[in-house]
Amino acid sequence: MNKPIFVLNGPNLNLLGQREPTIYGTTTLADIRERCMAKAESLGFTLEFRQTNFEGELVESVHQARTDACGIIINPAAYTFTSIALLDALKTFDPPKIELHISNVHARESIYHNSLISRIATAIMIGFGADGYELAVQAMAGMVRRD
Ligand code: CA2
Repeated sequence: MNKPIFVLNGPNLNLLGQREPTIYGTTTLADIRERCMAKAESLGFTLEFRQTNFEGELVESVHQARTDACGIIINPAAYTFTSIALLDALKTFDPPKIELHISNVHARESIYHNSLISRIATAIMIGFGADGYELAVQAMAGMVRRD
């Protein structure tokens, strides 16, 4: 039995579906969580889904993943572009890690172009909207099986 896939979400993503629908869509994070759980189950995996507005809590989840997860899917939100602490934590996690963004960050303002996390991500899922989460779970299952 595989360890769970950790799906980690950073600041403000708790507001999904409530603000800025033209950029982030109308799906809520609770909906995304349900879809991820169902997709993981259909693939024979379990999944731990978390959101926090605090950088240190994201770092702590990555540390926990070192012993408790088979892979990490992470939407670090604004910490993508600022957090060397998160980058350093993710560097210590050897199994597959997918960086995910709902929007196509490269089509947006330049402050969203320079991801620190992409340097160490195994793969990147960008611009598929909320569907990107299920696609990432599917991709993660494949990577873990091949590992
Ligand atoms: O597209 C993504 O998934 C992002 O990671 C979202 C981040 C943004 O800083 C990244 O550049 C791209 C922002 C998340 C803010 O979430 C909101 C959700 C609803 C309403 C307002 C903000």
